[in-house]
Amino acid sequence: MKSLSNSKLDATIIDWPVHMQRAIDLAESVWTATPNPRVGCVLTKDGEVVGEGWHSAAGQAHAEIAALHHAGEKANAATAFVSLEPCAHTGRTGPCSEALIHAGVARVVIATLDTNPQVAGKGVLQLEQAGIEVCHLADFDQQARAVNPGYFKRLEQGLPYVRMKLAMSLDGRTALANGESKWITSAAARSDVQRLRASVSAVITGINTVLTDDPSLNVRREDLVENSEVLEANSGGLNRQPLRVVVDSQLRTPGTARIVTCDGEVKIYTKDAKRTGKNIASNVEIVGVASSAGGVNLRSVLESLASDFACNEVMIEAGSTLSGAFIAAGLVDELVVYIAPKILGSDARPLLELAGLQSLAHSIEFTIGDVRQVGDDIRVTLKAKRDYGKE
Ligand code: AOF
Ligand code: ZN
Repeated sequence: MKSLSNSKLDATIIDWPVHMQRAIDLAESVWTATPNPRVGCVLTKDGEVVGEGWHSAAGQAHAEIAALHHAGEKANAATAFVSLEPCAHTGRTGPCSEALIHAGVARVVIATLDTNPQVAGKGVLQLEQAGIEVCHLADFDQQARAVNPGYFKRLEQGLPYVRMKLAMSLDGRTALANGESKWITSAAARSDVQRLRASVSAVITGINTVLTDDPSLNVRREDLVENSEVLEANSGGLNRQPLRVVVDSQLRTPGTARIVTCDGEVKIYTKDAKRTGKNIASNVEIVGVASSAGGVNLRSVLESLASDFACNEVMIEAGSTLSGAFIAAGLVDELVVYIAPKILGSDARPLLELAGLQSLAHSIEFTIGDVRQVGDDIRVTLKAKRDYGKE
């Protein structure tokens, strides 16, 4: 496989980055592929786009198959731009490498290799063995991996990508001293959270939040922005509910809790491994993991979500104690913080229970990825600094 950088492309293939960017954009528009990666594919012939496709949900056509279908006969002698190495195995669907070969494509350009051991290089090999030229556009590698942070992290580190949603006042408070918290942020911010929920494999919360707020933590279709492109990209799975996960060391989740009674699977993580099994309701499974400091070991929860339930990206929507504990344990990759332009004062409750920091040198640092206004609020997306969690 030839690896090319954008600055080295000759005049005949100068438009390749445009097509690869489109393939990546298509992949990015997908929320619901879990546990599969988000993948986009563009087919071109004589400089013109003849087909586009994306993988919208597990069990449905892979991106290449959708693009081949779209292109029909025009796929013959076309160039395929794929955001991920085509698969070479039969899983829920057949191998894309074979479909590309049968369709007679002349060339396949990929942005990154697939680390799934069933694929990992085999897709490229099969295509090459069939006489198809395969090129890697190296400058897109990082961007293509960033579209699937959880998919790659799960396969490479045995952990999901952990996003934490936080909502606070301008002065970093989440509720009045009496617990009143509905609502700090605006409706627009809350429907933005719906979008995040729709795109993750699991939403994690703690028993205290279940007992005090009784949230459903589900995706409510009517709350999602009815954007036709989003609906089309995710047609295979917008009715999907993320797995709801409760960290509940003493199994106090009531069978009447909304998280249990609304649609979708629930996993309750407890510190007693012997309690593993079905409980409370048919959609609820108890999972016992190691304990630490008297509670559930949070790293074990994440390891189990990755290995037992193939979770790629997870979102923590919890109270200040569990959120603080995840941060203190060095397990968080990304924060999405909604900041409401109001002041609740110093009697109000803090964002995180995270005591014991004695010096600024020990502060937990993030880098800002994105800042934007959502409704009346500000949304800041931050990435954990690389050395976080490695001490
Ligand atoms: C591709 N194109 O659009 C996707 C790929 O069980 P299956 O058939 O859905 O296969 C899932 C695996 O296929 C997944 O783990 C990953 O290795 C690959 N995903 N490959 O060529 C796609 N979604
Ligand atoms: Zn495939």
